[in-house]
This record gives sequence, C-alpha cells and structure tokens, in this order.
Amino acid sequence: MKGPVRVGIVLGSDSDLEIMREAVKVLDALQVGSEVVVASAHRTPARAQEYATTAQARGLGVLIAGAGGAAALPGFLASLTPLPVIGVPIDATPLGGLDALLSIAQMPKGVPVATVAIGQWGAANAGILAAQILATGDPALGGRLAAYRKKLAAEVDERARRVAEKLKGLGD
Ligand code: RP5
Repeated sequence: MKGPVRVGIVLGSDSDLEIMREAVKVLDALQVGSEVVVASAHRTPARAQEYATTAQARGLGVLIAGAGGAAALPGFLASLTPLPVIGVPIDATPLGGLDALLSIAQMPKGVPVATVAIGQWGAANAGILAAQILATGDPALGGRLAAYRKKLAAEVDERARRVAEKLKGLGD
C-alpha cells in the first residue's frame, strides 16, 4: 500500500530509467508513493516547466531528477518549484558521470540541488533522502526508515560474524 504520490521522479531521458529504478524500488519498500516522468531541460523545456510548476499543487513533497551529460534538469526544476530537488548524476557519456555530477552539484548560490552519488547508489540514496525529508512531518514513515536502518545494521553484524568465523577457521 503506497498511498498518494509524494515524490516525483523526473528523467532527462528514457535511457536513465534503469538506474533511476533504484529510487522507485527504495520508495516502494518504504511505502512512499512516487511517479516517474520523462521531461528534458534541453529537449522539452516546456514539459519540464509544466511539471515543476504544478508539482506542489498536486501534493508532491520532493522531486528527484536524474540526468546525464550537461545535466541541467535538476537545477532547472529547482528554479521553478519551492519543493526540495535531489539530483542524480547519470553515467551517460565518455566522462563517466563526472560531467553530470559537477553540473548538478555546482548550482550557483540561491537555488540548491541536493546532489547524490553517480549512478545506482545515488538513485537509491535519492529515494532514501526523499523519504527522510518527508518523514520530518510523518512519524509513521520515520518509523519505517528507522526499521530500514536497523536492517542495514543487522546485515553488517551478520557480515562481521561471517568474517570472524572465517578467521577462526584459518587459525585451526
Ligand atoms: C541527458 O542526456 C539524459 O538525462 C540522459 O542521461 C542523456 C542521454 O540521453 P539520450 O540520448 O539517451 O536520450 O539529457
């Protein structure tokens, strides 16, 4: 049960989908409703503008934008909405995503974009960060995030246990 759409995930191109699916997966797991749209700052600026300027009135609380190359999309959206915008740099060119990382992170003072890591890690973290932003006004979601953190910690405990076991085996 995901409930109403609270996070808008904007892709600069359909070629960004495979990576950005990680954000959708995380949000699904945290029971946060999201929608995915394709709207390019360069190729369809009017569509991207329409999306950004109507997002808040439609009940969205956070936007995530994934884009590669000279990735203007997250900053473009941020300039048009009061909602927090998280930018995911996509590895789409021979520069390996560094171009997108710098384009997204280096926003001039006054219009911030929260920038995450290049690629799938970044897409997953964008989903988590969006949920954390929404959780400031949603204790139930905060509880689900706390459970997620506990699960992460339990996985590390399990890895530590396995390493200790392996080392013990070596000493025999
Ligand atoms: C960017 O250009 C998109 O976000 C995508 O990462 C990259 C390549 O787009 P396509 O040529 O695959 O449509 O605007």
